[in-house]
Amino acid sequence: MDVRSTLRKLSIMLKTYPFNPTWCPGCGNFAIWASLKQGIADTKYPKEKFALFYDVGCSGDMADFNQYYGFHTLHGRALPTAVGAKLANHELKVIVIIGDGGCYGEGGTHFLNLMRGNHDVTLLVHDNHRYSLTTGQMSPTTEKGTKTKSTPEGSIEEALNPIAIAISNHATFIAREFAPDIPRLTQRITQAINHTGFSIIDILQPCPIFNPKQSHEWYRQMLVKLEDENHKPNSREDAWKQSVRIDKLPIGLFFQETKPAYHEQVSELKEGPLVNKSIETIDIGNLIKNFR
Ligand SMILES: Cc1ncc(C[n+]2csc(CCOP(=O)(O)OP(=O)(O)O)c2C)c(N)n1
Ligand code: SF4
Repeated sequence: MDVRSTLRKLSIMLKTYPFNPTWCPGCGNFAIWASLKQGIADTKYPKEKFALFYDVGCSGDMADFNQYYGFHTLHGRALPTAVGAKLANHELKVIVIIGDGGCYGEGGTHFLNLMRGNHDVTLLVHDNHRYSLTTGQMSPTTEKGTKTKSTPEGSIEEALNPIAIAISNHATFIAREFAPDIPRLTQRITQAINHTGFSIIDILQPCPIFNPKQSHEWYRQMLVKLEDENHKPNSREDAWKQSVRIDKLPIGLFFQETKPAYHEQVSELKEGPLVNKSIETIDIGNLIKNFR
């Protein structure tokens, strides 16, 4: 048993579980955590209706501090695990907590395919533009030319634009928000959970330790609210124009449309969730014979 599991076991025995957050002072994860809890409460659904899937990262460490049903998955694999749970019990509200590295790097193909399927999962991407848990290597959203531990001469690749990708790849709810604006992020999280189908909020998350340049002050100078730009979230074309801006960083709801979610189109799920079905009469013997 490793140190972490021993500590967890001890804290359960001493009734001090869940742990208090271990994030650094000034980390944007505190604000996302607060917004998530309030955003879930504001949906008015009972707590047990939620299942949270955590990726590996500073973001995913939230698994230790939360009191919802949850699954701390492998790095980059929170997305398919969440989809599996949703298809097994489509009455659950499924949320993924993931970093930009896990979502757009290791989990990149899952990210693309969840959107295509309009899987009814809410992605909260803690986008700090670094692989922070492993001490600040460049991630897919790191600005070109940035010096990090893994790019001492400056990163060579262009930064990936997750909002533009989502707009062009059939996502049905696409938003970007700034972590420290808790009231605004809370409302957006409630709205995303209530959306039927795939929803993503790319959350700009300050990481003062490994990304001091993109500080609170830097963001405050760069951000504009989409609603102040007269943006209406019903046109992919308009959303695209906002997503590729370089003069400013727009936050808000870029695009939303109503479309059937994946689970709503699977005939086997029409009679109710798979988890409610009896498996007594199911015999997979013949299927297994084919693999012998
Ligand atoms: C497949 C795999 N690759 C790499 C790692 C090592 N690893 C663990 S956490 C992490 C960084 C996570 O960065 P990110 O997803 O951006 O989350 P953050 O820590 O910034 O919240 C890495 C590279 C791993 N555990 N598994
Ligand atoms: S390293 Fe960065 S992301 Fe991780 S806890 Fe510290 S401030 Fe937050």
